[in-house]
Amino acid sequence: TASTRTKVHESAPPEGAELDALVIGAGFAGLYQLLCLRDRLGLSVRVLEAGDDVGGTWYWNRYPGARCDSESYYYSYSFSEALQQEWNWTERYPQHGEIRRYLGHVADRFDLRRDIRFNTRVAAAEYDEANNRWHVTTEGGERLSARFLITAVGCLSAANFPRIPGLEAFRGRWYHTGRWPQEDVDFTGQRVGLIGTGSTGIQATPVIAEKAAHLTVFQRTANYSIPARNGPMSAEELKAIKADYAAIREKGRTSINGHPFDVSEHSALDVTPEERLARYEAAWERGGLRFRAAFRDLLTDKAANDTASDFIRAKIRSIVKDPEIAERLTPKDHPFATKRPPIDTEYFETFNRGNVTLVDIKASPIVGITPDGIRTSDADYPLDIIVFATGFDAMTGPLLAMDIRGREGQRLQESWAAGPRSYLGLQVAGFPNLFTITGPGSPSVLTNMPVAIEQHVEWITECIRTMRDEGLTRIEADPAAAERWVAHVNDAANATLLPLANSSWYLGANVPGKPRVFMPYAGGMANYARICREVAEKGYEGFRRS
Ligand code: N01
Repeated sequence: TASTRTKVHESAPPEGAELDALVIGAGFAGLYQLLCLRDRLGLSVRVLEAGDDVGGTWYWNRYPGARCDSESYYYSYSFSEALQQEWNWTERYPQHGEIRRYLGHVADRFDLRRDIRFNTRVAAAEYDEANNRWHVTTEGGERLSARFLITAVGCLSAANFPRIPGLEAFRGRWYHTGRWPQEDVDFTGQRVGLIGTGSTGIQATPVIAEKAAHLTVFQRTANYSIPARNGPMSAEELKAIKADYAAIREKGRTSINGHPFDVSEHSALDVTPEERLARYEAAWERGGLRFRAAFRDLLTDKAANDTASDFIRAKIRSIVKDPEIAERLTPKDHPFATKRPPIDTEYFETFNRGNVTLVDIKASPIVGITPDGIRTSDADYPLDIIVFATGFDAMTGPLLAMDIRGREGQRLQESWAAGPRSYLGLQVAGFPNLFTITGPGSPSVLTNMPVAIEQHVEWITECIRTMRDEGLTRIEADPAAAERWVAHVNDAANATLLPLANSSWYLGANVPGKPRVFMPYAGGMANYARICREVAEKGYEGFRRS
């Protein structure tokens, strides 16, 4: 069948036969990849984007309370000094609309829009071995082709909709947070049910509770959360940051997870109980993901982690007035930060409000949705609006949503049936000239994403430049190198406490039937970037080039 398909392409060359590269997605990754290949290498490139504007994650995630939990000044591109000097962030953590404005500014400033085709979702991509080109088919039925295919589809962009019977007959409105409508949803006076207490549910809960007549939160797994301590960015802070950008970026790039701050050199077990408490209190007051850096071993030593987990549990019990509700909100089945830790603005405080109810659906599971609301095993909850904050089919979901076929018609869905297998998270054996930005097997979601994205985009750009200089046209991961990398990714995860959270999306555990494989590379961002650099320096060791 592969040869039949090849013949079809030969007899009818698809549109864009002249393209060097196709990029899928116009978020942080796709925009920068376009800029690098077009403006630095002079290639002809087209970006295909499902939405009607740039923004990626931030195009789709417009739910109430959506803001980034990396701080604005470093959740941004570092490649242009002019850009980072001219853009003014207004808050410590940027709101979704502010990030969209920023990416819109980047698209305009670097004249990127003319090479982006919006409202174009890719359905399939097939490697044509005879011509060494990728043929891409969109959902609208258009066909395009290019030598290189680069996915910039994000890690958290395929919405996870639980299959709860009865939704189609629900008389109210319902939304998934990752597919939020462009216009605001008015919760005023409404009875709202929210399912899910990950980062998203924890951000949305306090904001919805302010407006709704009543909010019912359906919690399956209680979660740790650290106060964000958001606030406006002052002119002085902004000035100091801009003056120090070179050092900030360098620190981000050389850190374990792309955040420009130091991790303590102390073990949580080396200090006295009083000092430990004082450090945790200071980190709690300061707020944000930096809490994890209070001690160096929170993610590697269970006893050390217990001290942080206990500290947060005590905080929850002190904030939530009703001891029974506090108990339900207290996480007990996984260590702190082994699931991606949320940060919040008054999340636990919200359960002290009179118009908020917490339902433990582990104790009494949701059995269905009725025309009037949600039914659990022991009660009916009448609702006007249901919000699914149920997360994503992470990392592999956006890639496997497309029918990607490599050599001899080999399907990515089959190659990854038992979990993702890649070399460096950048390429899949059997799929030449396909690059996966922040793909499974790379640090991606364990880092401040723009750092991981810039590193991948720049590596791919240099790889293609080198091939051009050497007169090569094909690059493909060596299967043995990919197998070694998969083993290394497993080892890196097992050297941490991360696999202990057996309901985490890092492991695919949130999607029924998904293979349980720890997907991101936990060996650290700086270490990973060094490995990628060395691979390139050794003539792209582990890749076959021709
Ligand atoms: O998704 P999640 P998210 N029935 O998977 C529950 C990033 N992010 O959208 O834990 C009932 O974390 C599920 O329960 P359980 C960040 O990396 C960043 O919140 O599986 N409940 C869980 O409580 C984050 O980690 C930012 O038992 C069901 C929740 O839904 C990632 O995105 C903001 C269910 C899903 O939590 C994903 O976060 C937001 C079912 N069938 C997100 N299925 C910032 O930058 C799932 N759940 C701030």
